[in-house]
Amino acid sequence: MNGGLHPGLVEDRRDSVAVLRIEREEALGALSRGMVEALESYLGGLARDGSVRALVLTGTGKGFIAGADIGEYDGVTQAAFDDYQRLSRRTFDALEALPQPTIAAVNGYALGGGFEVALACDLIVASTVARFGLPEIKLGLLPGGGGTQRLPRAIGTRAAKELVLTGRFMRPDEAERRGLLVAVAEPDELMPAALDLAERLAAGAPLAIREGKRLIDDGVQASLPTGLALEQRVLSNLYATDDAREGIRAFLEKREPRFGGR
Ligand code: CO8
Repeated sequence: MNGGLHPGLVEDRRDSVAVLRIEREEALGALSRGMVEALESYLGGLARDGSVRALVLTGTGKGFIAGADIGEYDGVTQAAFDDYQRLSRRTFDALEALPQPTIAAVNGYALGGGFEVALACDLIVASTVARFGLPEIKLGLLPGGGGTQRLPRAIGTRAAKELVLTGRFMRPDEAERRGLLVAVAEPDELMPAALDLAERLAAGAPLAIREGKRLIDDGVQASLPTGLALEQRVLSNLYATDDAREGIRAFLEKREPRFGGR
């Protein structure tokens, strides 16, 4: 698959790394309902595609994703609004649950649903000009794509409340200090940094990476004893895989491992 998936969504494959770019510069990457539907269906296909081992999500120009398209909220029925929220919940959950590791390369405004997309990714790298925020409160609303739930789990309840209740934008140095980012890069260094990270992840053991992200996501929702038991079970299952045999053998033979994802 290569090229335009839907107006505003463009995919580019670089070996085993997929780069999905939001291209709606005139609206700072705001997501129309059609774009969210296309994203949901794209993620469904990617989850079944063993040839893709990492996903980078990025935007264009000044916008990563400036949230949901606010124009589409105006005057819709309650049922249509609720249906839209369910769609965004499903889509962001699917992004979080993707077997492959995901990186948000935040080039500009990551607001509302855009910040929520980044929060549903495993890792975030940001440009020095990026801005993060959940400004829904300024519309008399609240985040509906996981912002009030994923943000406090990531940065703590009080810091999240301040951001959600004021709608203030956060600069990348603050986001980094709060532990949200793996790196901050100059604008023209953002994609090289994100691709370098993606390539390193793509070269890793796919089963261990898939299980590792799931283990951490499931473990933080569970009690410590439950999480620790889960960890032992997952590790035991991984030990039985060809990848683990290959990894151990490659180390002993002093060569690079070749992981087949089995
Ligand atoms: N929706 C629709 N259009 C938008 C959006 C948006 N979210 N954000 C920006 N645009 C448009 C502007 O209307 C403008 O269009 P035009 O040129 O036709 O007037 C164009 O993008 C450029 O924007 P500005 O002229 O405003 O650019 P500035 O540099 O002056 O300001 C800001 C940039 C500060 C980012 C400003 O555009 C802004 O505040 N945007 C709104 C951000 C926002 O409130 N986002 C949250 C939306 S609600 C949401 O995301 C709910 C999530 C629930 C989950 C749903 C998942 C799909």
